[in-house]
Order: sequence, then C-alpha cells, then structure tokens
Amino acid sequence: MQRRNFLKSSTLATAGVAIFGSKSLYSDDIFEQKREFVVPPLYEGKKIDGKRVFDLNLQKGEMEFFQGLKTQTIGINAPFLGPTLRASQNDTIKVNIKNSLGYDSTIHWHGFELPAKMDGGPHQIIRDSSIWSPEFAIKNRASMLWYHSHLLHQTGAQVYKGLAGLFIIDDIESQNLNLPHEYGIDDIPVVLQDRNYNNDGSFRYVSSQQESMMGIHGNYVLVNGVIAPTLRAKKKLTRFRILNGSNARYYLLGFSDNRKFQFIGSDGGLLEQPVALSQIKLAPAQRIDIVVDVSDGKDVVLKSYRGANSQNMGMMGMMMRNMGFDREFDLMKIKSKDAKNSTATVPQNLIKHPVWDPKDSVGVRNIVLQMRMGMGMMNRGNGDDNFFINGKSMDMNRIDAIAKKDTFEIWKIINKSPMSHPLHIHNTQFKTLAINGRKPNPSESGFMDTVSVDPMGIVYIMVPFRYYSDNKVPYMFHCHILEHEDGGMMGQLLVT
Ligand SMILES: [Cu+2]
Repeated sequence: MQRRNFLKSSTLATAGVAIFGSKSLYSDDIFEQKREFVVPPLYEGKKIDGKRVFDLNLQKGEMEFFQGLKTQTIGINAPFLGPTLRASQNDTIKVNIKNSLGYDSTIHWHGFELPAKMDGGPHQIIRDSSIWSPEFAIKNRASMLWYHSHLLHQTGAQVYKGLAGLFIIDDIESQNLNLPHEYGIDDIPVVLQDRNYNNDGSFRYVSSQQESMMGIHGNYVLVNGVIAPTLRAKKKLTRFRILNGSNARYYLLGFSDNRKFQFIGSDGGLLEQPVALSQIKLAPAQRIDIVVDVSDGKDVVLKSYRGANSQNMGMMGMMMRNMGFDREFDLMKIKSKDAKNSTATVPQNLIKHPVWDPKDSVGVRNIVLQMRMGMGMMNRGNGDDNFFINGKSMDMNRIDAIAKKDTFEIWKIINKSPMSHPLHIHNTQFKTLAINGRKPNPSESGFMDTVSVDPMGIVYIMVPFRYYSDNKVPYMFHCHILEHEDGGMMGQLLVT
C-alpha cells in the first residue's frame, strides 16, 4: 500500500505504518483527509439558587477517528472527551456527575484550589450508576484548567479512552484586557492527545514493558478528538489555549514557518507580560495560552518540533529517540485567508502577580522521583509498582506530607531517573524558583500546577497552601505521566 494513501484506506495496516513510523505521513499528506477542526461544546451551567450548576454524565461511546472504523470510547456528555465548562472567579459551582460507565471512576478538578473532599482524586470514587455532586467556590484567577479521571491505577486507561475536558475560569481583571476572548471564534481551545490503534480501530493502550516504563506514546495525535484537523481562522489575531492532555508525550510546539507568537499564560493564568516565542515545550497536563497573528493570510501548521524529548538521558533517551518520539510532526493546519480584522489586542502589561519571597516559606520539602528499570515492569499495582516518590510507591493508607494552611513551602524536586517527570500538585498554583541551578526565564515564571523536572535535574518551586484545610482527606501529588502515576509515582498530602 502506498503510504500516502494509508489514512484513506478503511483498515489500519501494521502498527509500524503510522505517523511516527512513516515519515511520508508527516509531509504534506496528513492533512489530505481535510478533517474539520472541532471546538468542544461550551457549557456554562445553569444558575440555581445563586449557584452555577452543571450536569455531567460519564458515558460510553463510539467514535470514527478513521473513516469506516469504529472505536469504543468513553466521554462526558459526549462519546469522547467532555464539554468545556466555564465559570467566573467567586462563582460557587455544583457539578452533578452521574456515572453511567458500568465501572467506577472519578472526576478530578485539575489546577483548582478547592476543599480536599471535592478534589475528585482516588478517595472520591463515583461508583457505577451513582451520582457525585461536588460543590465549591472558585478561588482561581482567570485560567484554563481541566477535569479528568483520577481512579487509582486506572487514571491512564480512563483518560486514554476519553475521560477529560476543559474548564475555563474568567475574572474581571482578565476581561478588562481586551484579549481575544470569544470562545471558538478567536479564543480557541486545543486538546492534544496521542493515541495508538489496533487494526480494527480500537484503542491500543499499554502492551509492552517499554510502554509502561516510558508511558504510552501514540502514533496519532488527536486535536480535540480529530486527527490533523484544519481550522479556518475567523480573526487575524487568534488565541489558542492548548492543553497537553496526552498520557505521557511531551511536545515542543511551534509553527511551520517559525513565526513568533505571544505567550500570555501558563497553567494557572496570565503572565505579567507577554513573551514573544517561536517554540515552547509542553509537558503532560500543562497548558499554554498563546496569541498568534495570522494577518498574512497564509496557511500555517501548528507542529511539534524535534527536541521534545532531547532531555532524556542514556539508554532511555536513546530508546525514545530510536522509536521516533523525538521526530517533528504536524498537529493541525490553520487557514487564515478569510480571517477578519480583530479589535482585540495583546497589551504590554497583562496582570500583576503577587510577590512571593522564598524567605516567607516555612521550609524546604525534598521530593525525590525514582523509577525501577528493567524486567518486571509489566506488573501493575498491588505492590508491584515500579515508580516511587521518596522511595515509596503510592499507598492510600499512608500520608506522605502534611502542610499547614496559609503557609508557603519550598519543594525541592529531585529527579533521580533518566527521564523527565512532570510533577503535579493538587490544590495549588505554584511558582518556579530555580531550574537546575538557574533562575527561571520570563516564560517559566507563570503560575503552574505541573512542573517538568529533567533527568537528574533539580527544580525548586514555591508552593502556597490556601483557603482550605482537612485533617483527614488528603490531596495527591504525582507524576502526570499517567502510567507513572498509576505505577506508584504518587503521594498523599494533607493540608491541616
Ligand atoms: Cu514520571
């Protein structure tokens, strides 16, 4: 079969013939299918008794990622993924989540500062056919957060099948900035997720020792659930809020003509000032908020450049590069010949960040990330875990850290393994103090809930714990390579 016709055929050829195994599909051909860009539906809930109420249903579904081939999926109010929820700072939200999956699940509010029992982690299981209704006031500033399954040992598999969605928070400060902000018009959400498929079109999840070690890396990248879509830009100034919703893959994002974009926001919200960049690395679970000028009317491709995995060392790094993980590849095309003039702008000053002095922290907490390499990697869960924080793998019955509410801690995250790990801490938006002995540059100075630590690297972050305490129910902190999280690289944090 000619490779350029591969995507057109109704059956998937051998696993080796896929975008990362076949360079030709990465040339001009990947957009041949002319798939339209899909904007996830916006869901702003209903105001009931002063609360913003959302009704979500975790359900089974079916998708046709490839013409004529059905893929069994799961989603939220949809066959795959969920709606973009939207609310404002200071809103109290209530989310009625019905589980119609036929098995247990959870929904975690990634990036939110919220009460521990509303967090949706492994302790807040939503049993099959039951409803869980978390309720909390939104404390976070304007930002794009997300929600996803967080069931112990099952997070990777459930997110892979589709249990994830976006959450946009607005605030008055950001609304006064005149940034592009019309959802789906000039403010475009982008969820990047790589997937593997079997010949019958079904998802192929972890099936080798290598995949459980490195995390699953798919041969196809879905953009809001669509492979290589084309977006027709409506405005000459277009904002993209991009989530790396992949289980394990890092991206080095940029545009095919190397055009610069304005990087305006990170995980937890806007930066103080925009930073002009032509490439930016995005680790699993991280988000970026960027504004791109498409007034030249030319087609341009959002792509991932070589170097996304260049930090990985030794045998691990070599293996990842040999498997083509570090290849450059296209994600989506942007056509802008019909884009209209925009009245939005990117101001020189965005918002003010509070000044956090490391001297105001109560101390330094060491977090050592380690993994066991080699044979036995396929054994999952129940004491066979291969991933560790401070020498221990996740145990729901053990509290690993106790922090005090209304304090700052400095976390010294030490990676003693040959691959990068994106460490995520629940219930906080922190700031980076130092990366491998250097100060963060302006593009690394935003609010984050997930920070990537290079192999054998050390990152210092300053972590606030605010608003809520609970003497019993912990929050999680963990690697957001979901196969590592499920394999034990997770700990429990009590904020008292
Ligand atoms: Cu990891």
